[in-house]
Amino acid sequence: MFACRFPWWRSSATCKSWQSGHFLPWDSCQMLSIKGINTTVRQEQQASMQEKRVLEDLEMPLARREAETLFQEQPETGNQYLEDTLLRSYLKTHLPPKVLEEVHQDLERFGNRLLTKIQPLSWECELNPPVFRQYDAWGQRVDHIHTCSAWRRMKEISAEEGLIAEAYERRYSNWSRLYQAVKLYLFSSSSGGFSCPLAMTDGAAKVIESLGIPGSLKNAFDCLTSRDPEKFWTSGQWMTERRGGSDVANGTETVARKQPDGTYRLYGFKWFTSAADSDVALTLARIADAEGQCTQGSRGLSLFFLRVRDEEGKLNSIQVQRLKDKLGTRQMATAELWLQGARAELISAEGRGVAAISNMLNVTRIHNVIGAVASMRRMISLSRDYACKRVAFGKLLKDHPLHMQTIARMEVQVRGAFLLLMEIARLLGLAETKLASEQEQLLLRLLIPVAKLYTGKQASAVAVEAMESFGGQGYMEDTGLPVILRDALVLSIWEGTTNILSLDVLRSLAKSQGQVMAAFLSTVQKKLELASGTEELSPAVQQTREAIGSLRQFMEATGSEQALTMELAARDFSYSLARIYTGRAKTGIPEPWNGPSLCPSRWCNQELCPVAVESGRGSYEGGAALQDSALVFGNSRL
Ligand code: UCC
Repeated sequence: MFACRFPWWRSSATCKSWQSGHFLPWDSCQMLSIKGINTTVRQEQQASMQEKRVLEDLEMPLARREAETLFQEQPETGNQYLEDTLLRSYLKTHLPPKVLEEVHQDLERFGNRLLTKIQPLSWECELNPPVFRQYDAWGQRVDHIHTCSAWRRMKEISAEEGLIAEAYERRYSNWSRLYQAVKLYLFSSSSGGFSCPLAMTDGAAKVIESLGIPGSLKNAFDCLTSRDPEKFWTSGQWMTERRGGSDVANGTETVARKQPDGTYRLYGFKWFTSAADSDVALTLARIADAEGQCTQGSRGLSLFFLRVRDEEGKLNSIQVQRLKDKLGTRQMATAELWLQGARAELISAEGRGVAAISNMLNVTRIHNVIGAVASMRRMISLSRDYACKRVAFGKLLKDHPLHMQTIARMEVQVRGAFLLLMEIARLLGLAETKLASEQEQLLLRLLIPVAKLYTGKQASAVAVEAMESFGGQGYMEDTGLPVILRDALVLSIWEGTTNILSLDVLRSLAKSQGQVMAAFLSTVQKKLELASGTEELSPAVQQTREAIGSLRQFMEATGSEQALTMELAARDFSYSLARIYTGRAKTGIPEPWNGPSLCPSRWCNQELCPVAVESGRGSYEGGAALQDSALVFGNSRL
């Protein structure tokens, strides 16, 4: 007789079958003793039925039989537009009523389409990553990147939904950008990675539009912004070469040779080309002079447009070396490409490549913010749903205060990031319709890198934290949760790492001679004045004001110091801007959700101005950099 340790076995007595070693119910053992003894017909029938049961029991032992019905209901999301109270509240507060009415209907419909049709495709993209075939069976070089049907369907859906078109048609004037950003935000976590080619497509369209849509690029612009799936093109952004992705000025080796017809042929090696199945690409190269010499550095770089394939689908003198083996974004083909005389069109002034492509960078960086906020929102939505289904220690997770505190802290992060995103989309919309004041344009220039660097980091942190809220299930591949984490981790790497973006914040300060900061401070001050009339918000308003004071002091103190100080402070400085601006946004939050003060005061519980704190500790003083190096390398042999 077997004495059982596990609670669910205690309820029915068990014994160990001598035949199989499986644990059987006690009545099965009695039946075994019946076998071979004289019995009535009825007893025989009973015995035979019991024997059948034993055989079944042998196939499915008790432990499994009893546990079979024990399963955990999986976390789910509903219509992500309808469930997002902050998003709806924001739109209600900001959009003109007529625009809101139309947009609301479309977003509700889109939310349903995402839930029922697009989300399953997204999972298919994850399960069927692109496959690269270099040669055909007969030894011919084909360089074929095979993508799954779900990925190709995503492209059609993107066109049908006007995910790029919306921003360029400007049906709703300055609100079109914001509306597009909202659709992309809803799409992002269900896009199976298709957000990436969309980001670059939007960036390419933006560059072409900013050039005044020259005749030679008219067709390309129409295709990039088309709603017709048959016509819609996506674009790549080939900036990264073997020598580096951050230091583009020194890392770009690709050479452009002018042809008699005025076009160019590009020769070089692009080391990291995302969405390599795209139709077109923007890329940088150095124009060779008659002697074959090129200007080095940033001033030697020019911007080119090229078709990846010709009308017959043949590659444009490009060879695919291999696909990248990435931690995440595996749904998307990222490739190493040899340009072996790819025909291209020069689209910037000679030597102005970086300045010209920065229009694209700024758009893709905004898409990065969209991806970060969307990924945080998805993780929290799933955590919240799971908290209403999962029982532990005798009650639902939602009834455990500590669990809810953890989710609430993440919620505060995502709300702040969302408001920052909306602010940038709103400002971009104003700039694109020539309605932005000079101050708003300056603010936009500053907030793009600030938001990109800050939300990229938030997304990784929130994804890791949210995973824990599912316990071990969060770590299981087939729940889909690890995909969200893996994909979030790239958000602080591509499109400029956190440090590169921090330096871009300094670049915007230097280029505008400090005007971006003046715009920042006056905008924050104005909002705080408005919020100071609300009693419940006064602690948050006060803390934000103090943080601004500290920031001002830091800037005054470092104003006359060397560039090294600012460089060392760049990351903390950028974080301070992100937190202060978000604090401002939270004090202007639309109602109703959770009362006016809860979210802002939780936000202000963190250090709003880390740059002042670190400065006080002498972290940026002369010698600090040397100390850091000593700290890092002190014990190692170099
Ligand atoms: O391609 C990639 C992956 C694609 C996937 C995209 C998907 C994302 C969305 C996902 C959604 C889920 S990754 C590769 C991305 N690469 C980068 O981001 C490059 C990172 N490095 C930088 O950003 C560097 O700071 C550089 C390349 C910009 C530095 O170049 P330079 O030449 O050394 O910089 P300079 O000399 O300071 O700037 C040259 C000119 C200046 O203008 P002028 O000459 O008029 O003074 C700058 O003001 O460019 C201007 N400029 C800018 N203008 C530079 N950056 C900007 C900017 N951000 N905005 C406006």
